[in-house]
Amino acid sequence: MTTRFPDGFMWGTATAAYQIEGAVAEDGRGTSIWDTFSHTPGKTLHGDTGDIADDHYHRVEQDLELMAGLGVNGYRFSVAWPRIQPDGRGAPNQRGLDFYRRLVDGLRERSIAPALTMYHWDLPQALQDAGGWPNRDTAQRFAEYAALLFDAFGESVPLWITLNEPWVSAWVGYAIGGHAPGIQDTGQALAAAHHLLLAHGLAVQAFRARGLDGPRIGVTLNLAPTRAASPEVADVAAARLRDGNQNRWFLDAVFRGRYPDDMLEHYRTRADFAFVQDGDLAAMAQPIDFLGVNYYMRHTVHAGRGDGPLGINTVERVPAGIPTTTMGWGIEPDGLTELLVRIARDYPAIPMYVTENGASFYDYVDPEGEVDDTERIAFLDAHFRAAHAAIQGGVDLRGYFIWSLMDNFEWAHGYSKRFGLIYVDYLTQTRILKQSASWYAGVARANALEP
Ligand code: IFM
Repeated sequence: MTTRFPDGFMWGTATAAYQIEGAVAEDGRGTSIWDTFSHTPGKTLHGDTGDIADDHYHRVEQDLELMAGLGVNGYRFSVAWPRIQPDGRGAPNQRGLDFYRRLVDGLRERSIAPALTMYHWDLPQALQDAGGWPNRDTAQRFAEYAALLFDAFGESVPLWITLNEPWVSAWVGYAIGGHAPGIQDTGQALAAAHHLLLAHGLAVQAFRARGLDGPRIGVTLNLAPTRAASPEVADVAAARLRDGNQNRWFLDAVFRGRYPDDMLEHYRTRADFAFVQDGDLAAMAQPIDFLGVNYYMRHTVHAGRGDGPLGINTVERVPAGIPTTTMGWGIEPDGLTELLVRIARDYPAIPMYVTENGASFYDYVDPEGEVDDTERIAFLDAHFRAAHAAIQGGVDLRGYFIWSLMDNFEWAHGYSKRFGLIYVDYLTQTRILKQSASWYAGVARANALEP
């Protein structure tokens, strides 16, 4: 039987500014923490940077045409904060706004709904110099930046996303140090997470204050269903801790206006919570219109030894027999059903979008000039079916954005991981549609999967 999705389901692709745009010194763009980090020796594979990336800034028309050819009806992109406010504060840079105006109008002309993420990790360096996310003022700066975007693009963007994956911004940026700004400090990471959530809440308030009619606002979290590797008490406790760290910390704040008690107890011995002020948690829990879910893998958790960052001394291993992507992430489509159903069960009813899902594989151009990525087709097909099962189970899922439209700068992995539906030859900037792109076009057009 054909697997049909609800009418009006949004089929899209996703990207982020620093991963595709390049043109880092053009039209008044300021420096971001990722410019600084990627130019610091040893921080990214091969010293790769986003200086050129996919040169999307100069090729936006071509990329819009490619999207139109895919027949998608949604596109999730992010705005580079330093293009709008080079130093993270003050009047907007008109040339930066103009670029995103061209993009938004170009999407709408092609009947592709823009889904705009306001923060996908490229904090203006000037704000990091003033303390970055651990500094409370950054939340206020973000609210002002968000207001500039609402005023510039308000009604022309139907889906607004405040933050992408605050877990990554806070923990990987400030506790583990593998992402910009590369800090390893538990206290700073907790403060960063708190101020990111506060920034989200303040931006939602600014959005509501404008009384926009039609556009909706939400946040994107990277969530992972989490299991103990065994029934051993230590593994079960480790899994609960990891779930609290990545899932409940953010979901409880956004939907319940509180942090989970067990996690507060755990973190309190590692940081003082002086950064939490009266009213913060209520501000974070502003009602939102949808939740964006980024799903890549399930966590199968073993208790670890010693004390990792934030005291999360857990070890995640892909269970034997589960295939992996070139990121080493286990391919477990049923984890997506489990995750969506769990959110719907444990939190207030809310429309959801899968704002990212996809996989990196060893793609290459064959002698015929084609990229035959059958693994990606199988991956996506299985995950779409898992999403469909969640819908059948009562989850209000409205759309699905593939990570990614095209191969791009995969952060500390540089250009070594290819997630795209479109292959990018970084020497010539040639784009080649992979087999998965044609297959996805068929799915989007039919709003259904063949048996
Ligand atoms: O490339 C990233 C993206 O920026 C955020 N979500 C996960 C993707 C794959 O790692």
